[in-house]
Amino acid sequence: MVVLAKGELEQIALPAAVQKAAVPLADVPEVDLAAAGGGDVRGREAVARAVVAACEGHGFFKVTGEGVPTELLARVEDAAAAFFALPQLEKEAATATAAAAAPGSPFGYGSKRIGSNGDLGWVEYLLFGVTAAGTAALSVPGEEASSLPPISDSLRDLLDEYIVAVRAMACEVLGLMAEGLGLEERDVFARLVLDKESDSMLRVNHYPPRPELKQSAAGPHGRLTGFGEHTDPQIISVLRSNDTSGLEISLRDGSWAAVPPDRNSFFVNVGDALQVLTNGRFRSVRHRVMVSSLRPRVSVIFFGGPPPQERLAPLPSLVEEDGGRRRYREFTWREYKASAYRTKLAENRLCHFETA
Ligand code: GA4
Repeated sequence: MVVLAKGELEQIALPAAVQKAAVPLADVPEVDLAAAGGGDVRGREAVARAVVAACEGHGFFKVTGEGVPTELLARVEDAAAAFFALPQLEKEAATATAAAAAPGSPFGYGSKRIGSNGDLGWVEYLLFGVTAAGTAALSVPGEEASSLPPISDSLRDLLDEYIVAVRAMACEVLGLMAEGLGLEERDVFARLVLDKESDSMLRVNHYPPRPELKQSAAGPHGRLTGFGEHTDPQIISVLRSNDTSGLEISLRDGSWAAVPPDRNSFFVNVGDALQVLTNGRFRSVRHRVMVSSLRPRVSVIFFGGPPPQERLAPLPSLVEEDGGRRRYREFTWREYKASAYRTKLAENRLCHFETA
């Protein structure tokens, strides 16, 4: 069981204590995928333009009309809630495979400790690699497949079903991004996530209700950091949550905006790798989760990543449109990920790859 050392709870609470409560984000851009899929060319072009505008703006938007069965989502949510309600030792034992236990492996069940560089949050989670077939695994592609985390069969089967649906949706959105940017190669982004070696992941986060805290520990608003501010290293992240608030995004002026929860929509984040591929035209959105609610928050996030050996660099046509200025040097995803995993959550990871 993870026991917090003296003072660690205060660390989780502290950042919130110095921050004002975020104002609700009034203009979450919304993209209706149903309007892109009906064979109406003009309608599709309009949706593609809206996707590009959202990626250039907040780097964040809401997706509706995507056709993922609502019933599947409700079942995933219930099964995840049931898993996190298990006794601590059972949760730990459930994902204790050799691959997940290997030094440095981020996979498996975790509680309060995020990554391996000292970040703490009021959260517990399950983190899986995604296999080519779209199943949840506790090792990365290319390494010994330990596809069978002995977590509850029903949760595992549901997550497998969910991954296939959410990955297809992520690729549809990536296709719209390429179309909206006027790129000739329409699958330039989606193929990276569909590749059989793709380094995609699935994360299920459970933010327990905030504990009773002394005002001094939780700050004037009683808010704890659930998941500290960060950008996602991958290409795209697709998040679904129950209707508990907590997600906040950083706006261009550096202020934080609270995203009103919507259990009937997906939320899409641009990741660092997509910022690079678009030569900085799309913005990898800085976000965090704050916990102030007495209700638990459950979220499921698919991270679409490229294959480890994939070389990433700004696309030539976008460099040209930018007056020939190439903002990032070329690197492999393996290189970027290794660098990212050495950082603390809040660090800027892209700056090491910027050109002078
Ligand atoms: C953020 C996005 C994904 O949740 C994640 C996270 C990873 C982890 O939890 O192990 C990282 C974080 C994330 C970015 C920087 C490093 C790695 C924690 C951390 C401090 C699974 C990912 O790929 O990058």
